[in-house]
Amino acid sequence: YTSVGQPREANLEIHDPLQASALNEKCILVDENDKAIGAASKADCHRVHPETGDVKLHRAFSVFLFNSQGDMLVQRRSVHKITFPDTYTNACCSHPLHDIEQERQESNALGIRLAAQRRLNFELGIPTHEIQPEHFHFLTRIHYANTGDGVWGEHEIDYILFLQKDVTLKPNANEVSEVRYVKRQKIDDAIAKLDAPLTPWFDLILHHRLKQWWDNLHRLKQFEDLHNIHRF
Ligand code: DMA
Ligand code: MN
Repeated sequence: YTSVGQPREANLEIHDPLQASALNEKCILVDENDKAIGAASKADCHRVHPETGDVKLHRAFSVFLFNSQGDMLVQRRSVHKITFPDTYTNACCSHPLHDIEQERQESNALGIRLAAQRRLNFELGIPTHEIQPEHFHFLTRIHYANTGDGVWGEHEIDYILFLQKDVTLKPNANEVSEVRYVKRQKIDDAIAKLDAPLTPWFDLILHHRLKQWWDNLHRLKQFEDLHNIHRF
C-alpha cells in the first residue's frame, strides 16, 4: 500500500452539502507550542497555500479506541470527506471548536476530551453517555503537516487519546464507510491487505509508538508525556 506523498485526484469541487457546511466551523489556531492564537474556519485551516504549500497550524485530536479484548477500531473515511477521502484511519479524529466555549478549556485537556466525546457520537454514533471525558488517556501531542492532495491538507498539533471500552457503534455514512476491529497480532497483516491508503497521521503514529502503547493498554500512565510536543 502507499500512504504519504502520493498525490491523489485533487478535490477542487465540493459536492457534498454536509461536508461543505462543516467547512464553516471554526478551528483553534495555535503556535508551535500549542498556545491558542485565534480562530479560522475549517476551510481556511485545511487549504494548502498555492504558492508556499503551507497549511495553517491548528489544534486537533486523534482517538484510538480498543474494546475489552484489546482489539483496535479502524475506520474507513467516507468518499465524501474533503480531506483524505476513502482512506483507512484510527477510530476518530477531529478538532475542538473555537465557538464551543468548553472546547477551549486547556486544563487537563478538558476541551479536547469534550470534542472527542462529541465527535465519537457524531461520526460513529457512540451514545454520549457511554463515554465520559475522564475515560480518555491523554498520552502526548504530535506536530505534523501533510499537503494531502495539494489542495486540502493538514497541519496540526494532534492530541493522542486512548480509550478502552466496549461501545455501541452506529456509523454516520456521510463520515465513515466502514468500521472493523483489528487484533494486535494481526495489525501488520490487516494493513498490508487494505485496498485503500492509510491517512498520513495514522501511518505516522502506527510507525512511531502505537504498538508500544497498544501492548501496554493497562499501564498507559507511565507512557504519558504531556510536556513535550513530538515533531514530525
Ligand atoms: C482531523 O480529522 C484531525 C486529525 C487529527 C487529522 P478529520 O479530517 O477527520 O476531521 P473532521 O472529522 O472534523 O472532518
Ligand atoms: Mn485538521
